[in-house]
Amino acid sequence: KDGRCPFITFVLGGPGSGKGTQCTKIVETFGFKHLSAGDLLRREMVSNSEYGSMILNTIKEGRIVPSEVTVKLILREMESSDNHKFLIDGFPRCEENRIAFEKVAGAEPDIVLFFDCPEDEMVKRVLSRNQGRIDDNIETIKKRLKVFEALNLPVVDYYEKKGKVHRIKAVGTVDEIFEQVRPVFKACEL
Ligand code: UP5
Ligand code: MG
Repeated sequence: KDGRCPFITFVLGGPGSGKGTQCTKIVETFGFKHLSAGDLLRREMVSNSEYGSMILNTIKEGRIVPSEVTVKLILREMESSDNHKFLIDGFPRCEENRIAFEKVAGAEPDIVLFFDCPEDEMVKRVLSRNQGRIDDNIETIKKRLKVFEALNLPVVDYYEKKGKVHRIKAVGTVDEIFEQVRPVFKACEL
């Protein structure tokens, strides 16, 4: 811990919109700590956790793991980090997640990055990823897209009204997209 006030960025966008890819570039360029909620849940799933089978079944169905589990994993990582700048990738996925985080962490995000990507492009990317994720099949992807639209977009709207959302057109090459991301962090260099 460096004792400084945390700077929290929520990184949102549909499945395959490029959240993880762009977070890697933000880490390299601006020195953030990257916390992917999906990665934390997948790690918990294979770690003999009491929640293992619940997480597996939830991810396979493209549904949302209960907030108490995800929030605990995220806060544990934040508290054990010596960084104060965080990218929280793929969370909050619904209003219930958002409210639980804000209550338990006692903080709101400083900014929200939203990767806005057409559905057909997201489907194409996820299907060609080939990393053995149990949710990267067309049946689960359709469910993930539905859950994203119904439950995650309201979170984006909520922060939009608070003036916190930076909307990125997430089409083009990884580098082209990063050129839209860069000024967001340049403007608030910490
Ligand atoms: N790629 C990236 N950028 C590209 C570009 N510009 N052009 C061409 N290709 C590009 O990218 C996806 C693929 O596209 C990669 O192969 C990449 O090389 C390529 P990636 O950066 O991985 O996109 P990302 O948005 O991170 O996609 P991901 O599939 O990880 O998003 P999801 O939001 O679906 O997945 P996540 O891991 O966050 O969550 C998975 C599941 O966990 C959820 O469905 C849910 O069941 C559960 N979950 C919770 O319950 N709660 C949480 O809080 C979080 C997750
Ligand atoms: Mg990801």
